[in-house]
Amino acid sequence: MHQVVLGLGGNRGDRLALLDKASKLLAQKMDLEKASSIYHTAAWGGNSHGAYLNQVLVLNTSMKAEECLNFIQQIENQLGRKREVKWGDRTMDIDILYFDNEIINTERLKVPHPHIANRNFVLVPLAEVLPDFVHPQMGKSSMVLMEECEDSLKVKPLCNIS
Ligand code: A4P
Ligand code: MG
Repeated sequence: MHQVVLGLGGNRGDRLALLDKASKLLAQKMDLEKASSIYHTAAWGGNSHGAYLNQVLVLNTSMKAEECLNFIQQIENQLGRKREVKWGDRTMDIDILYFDNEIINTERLKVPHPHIANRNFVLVPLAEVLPDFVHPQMGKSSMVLMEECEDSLKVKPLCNIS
């Protein structure tokens, strides 16, 4: 079995219902081990506008990394994802953050996800579910990466939004 860590996010449509749907679809073929809280996050990067909801899931699977990528892309499509502009608005984006301790660098797949260390919307939920997991290239835990991250975008647990 492999441990796969996924980052989910969306800023279009019924964001909460879409995250719930994505978890259910993932759990049809993978074992869901842990789910972070859901976080309300300001849009990161220039091309999207509305605020996002983000969540990190830890799953176990016998699929290989490329098969996981095919599976998550099927789910993104099923949930209405249209690929228009890079970093643009989307109903559902699912990224593979980690796949065991593997380092993968192919045309289609880069693991660990290249932007983990500069994004609070990834690091805050990641540090909640896997605080001690060590990034296989950077040699630092999620907690340390989160503390060192210079991203100033706000990330708040959904239950604390007033
Ligand atoms: N790909 C390579 N490595 C991976 C990986 N580890 N996981 C390839 C998933 N896919 C990977 O992705 C483009 C291609 O990346 C895929 O075909 C796959 O072969 P995409 O999802 O089609 O395009 P994208 O989402 O526009 O690009 P990307 O790089 O995934 O964007 P990001 O980096 O995910 O940024 N702000 C907030 N607050 N919250 C967000 O969730 N998300 C983005 C998207 C921007 N701003 C955000 C958020
Ligand atoms: Mg993506």
